[in-house]
Amino acid sequence: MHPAPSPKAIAPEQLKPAAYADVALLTRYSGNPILSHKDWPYAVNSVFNAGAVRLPSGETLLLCRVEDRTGLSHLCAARSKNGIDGWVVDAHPTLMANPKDYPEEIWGIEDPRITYVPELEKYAVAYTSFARGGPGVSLALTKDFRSFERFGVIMQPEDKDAALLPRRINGYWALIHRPVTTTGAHMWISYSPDLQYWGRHKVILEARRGGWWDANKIGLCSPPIETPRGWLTIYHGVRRTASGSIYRLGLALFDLQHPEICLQRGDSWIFGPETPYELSGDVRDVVFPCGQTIGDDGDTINVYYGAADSSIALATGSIRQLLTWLDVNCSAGVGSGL
Ligand code: BMA
Repeated sequence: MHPAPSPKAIAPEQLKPAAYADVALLTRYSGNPILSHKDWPYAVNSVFNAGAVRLPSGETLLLCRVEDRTGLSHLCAARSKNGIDGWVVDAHPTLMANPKDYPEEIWGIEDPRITYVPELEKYAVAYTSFARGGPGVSLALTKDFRSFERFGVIMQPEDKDAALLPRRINGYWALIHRPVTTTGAHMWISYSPDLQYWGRHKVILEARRGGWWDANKIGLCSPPIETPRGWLTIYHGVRRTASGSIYRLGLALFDLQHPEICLQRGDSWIFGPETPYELSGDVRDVVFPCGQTIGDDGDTINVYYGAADSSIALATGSIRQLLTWLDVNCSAGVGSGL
C-alpha cells in the first residue's frame, strides 16, 4: 500500500456548490516539498515539474525537470519505494538535450509527461523541446529510463503540455497538447498511425475568457486517467493579474472512445498556490503537475507537482471524489464562460 495520507471521506453534499465549497480534494503531504535542488547529487538551480510512473517493482519513478546553473533544463530520474521519501536520484542527467542531432533542443528540454503503453511495452515520454522558434513537443520511448528512442519534435512551436493516451483510439494514437494560435492557448488532440505523423487536429478544451480563473491560457497537467466514465483530466489555468500569473488546477472529463468530446468541466479550480513553497520561488504562485500515480486500491491519486518552479511537492486525493465533485460542480455546462 502507498503510505501517503489516505483521502478522507467527503459526503456529496459537502462537494457543492462549486464556487463556495471549501473542500480539500487534494491533500498536501505534510513533509512537502518532497524534492528540491538540495537533494541533487550535482549542482543545480531547481527541480520541478516531474513526470511520474509506478514501475513494475512497485517503486515510484519521477522524471524531474532539472534546471542547471546555465538556466537550461534537462531531465533526471529519482526513484523511491514509497513515492514519498528515500529518493535515489540518478548520479548524472538521465536525458540531456542533444542539440547536435535535435536542434529543437538547443535551449533544453522540460516538463515531461509519462504514459505507459502496453501495446509497445514501453513508456512514452512527451516533453517540451525549447529553441529559437519557441517551445515544441518532442517524444521519446523508453523501457527502463536509462536509454531512450527519440522521435524528435512531433508538434512544431509554439506547442507544449503534451501527453500520449495509453492506447490507440479507433486504431490511432492520440496526443493531447497545447499549441498557441491566433485564437489563444487551448487544449487540442491529434491522431497518428505511427507516433511520427500527426493529423486530425481538434480543439478539445478552450481557455475561458474574461474573469474566469482559467481565462486565456490552459494546458494539460498529468496524462488523463482512464475511468469507466471517461478520461479524467487535470488541467492548469493561468490567471493573469496585475502582479503576475497564478497557475491553478481544474478538472475535465472526456469521452473514452471520442476523447475530443468534453463531457464535463468543473466551474472552479480545485487546487491553487497556498503554501510558502508554492507562493514563492523562482516563479511565484505556481502549482504545476506533470504526473501522478494511482495507489493499489485503484482510487488513491498521488499528484506530483512543481511548486513555484523550484521544488516538487505531493498532494493526494480520491478519483471517486474527483468524479463526484465534477457531477455537482459543472452547473454552468461544458462550454460555459467562453
Ligand atoms: C509554463 C511552463 C512551466 C512553468 C510555468 C510557470 O508556461 O513553462 O514549465 O512551470 O510556465 O512558470
